[in-house]
Amino acid sequence: MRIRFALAGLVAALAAAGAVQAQDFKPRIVRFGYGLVDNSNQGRAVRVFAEAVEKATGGKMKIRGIGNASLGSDTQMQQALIGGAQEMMVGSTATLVGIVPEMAVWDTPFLFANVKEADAVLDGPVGEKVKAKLEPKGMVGLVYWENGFRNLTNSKRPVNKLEDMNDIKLRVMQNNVFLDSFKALGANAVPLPFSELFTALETRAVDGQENPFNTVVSSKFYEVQKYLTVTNHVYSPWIVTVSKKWWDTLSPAEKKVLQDAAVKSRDFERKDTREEAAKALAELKGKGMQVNELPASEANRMREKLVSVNVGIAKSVGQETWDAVNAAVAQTRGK
Ligand code: TK8
Repeated sequence: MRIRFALAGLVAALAAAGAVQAQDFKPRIVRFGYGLVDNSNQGRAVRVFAEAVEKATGGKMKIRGIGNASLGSDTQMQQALIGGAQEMMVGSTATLVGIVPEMAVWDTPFLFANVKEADAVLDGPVGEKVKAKLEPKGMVGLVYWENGFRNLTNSKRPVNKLEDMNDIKLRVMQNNVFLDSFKALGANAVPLPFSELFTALETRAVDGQENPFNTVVSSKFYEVQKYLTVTNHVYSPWIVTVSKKWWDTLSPAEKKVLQDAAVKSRDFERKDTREEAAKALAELKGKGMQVNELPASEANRMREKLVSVNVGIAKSVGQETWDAVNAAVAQTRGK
């Protein structure tokens, strides 16, 4: 018994010593792709991650942040990660649903009432469990970042009541929950990758879209969208993922550096996103957007329609995941 403890201690000590030894870090160049522009909450947090990794590896591991979907849309990058052609990315959990159906649980309308609930559930056991489903599919999930609460913009008319959604051609993420949700509201929902969204709005191929305030600012949607309706209909996470093929070539020390940097970037990103979101509405009004809050009665009507998609979500993510996530939310509310 005593020998076993002594050995365990020795192994731990060696591992700790190993973590700081330069020979554990090979010279590597890591392509870290993302969809938004460089000057966005995504871009800023990728740079925080890059700095932390470079510092921890004495400059051996270099992170090349590549934004603007220059490496492809979310779904294209996911395939590149699975194939081992790209090392890292950050994107919506919503675009992963084709690979990991359980990810759709995060798209449940009105799942979280505030960011405190989102943090607790995503970083808690059930968030980890859903994240772990990526591994057998060829990706390793490191952390969830905040995309944020989504709001509606369009170029057709102010949305003051449910019926105003009728015949608005609305771009949604490539995911059935979003498609069903907005069809339920009466919109003409069109799935499209984010990378094609600005042009689609500009050319009026679609009338509207829904994203957090931050993205409406950073992607300059205010240039091509007149009306913004505060709906907060769903909280979207982003997730930082690594190619499993590449991950398996890393030393334990390298993996630890990436994990630690990911946590650091997450904490920075959430803070940065929340600060930016708090200022964004004023900025968007300043840019000429016409902003309205839905009257409570209309918000409730929309809410009822949206909640009707929950049955379908529970079915596609599996009852176990559905129940676990809802129990975790309830638990944060009980505290
Ligand atoms: C960026 C997307 C974006 C998402 C969307 O690549 O597609 O609307 O909200 O943040 O992941």
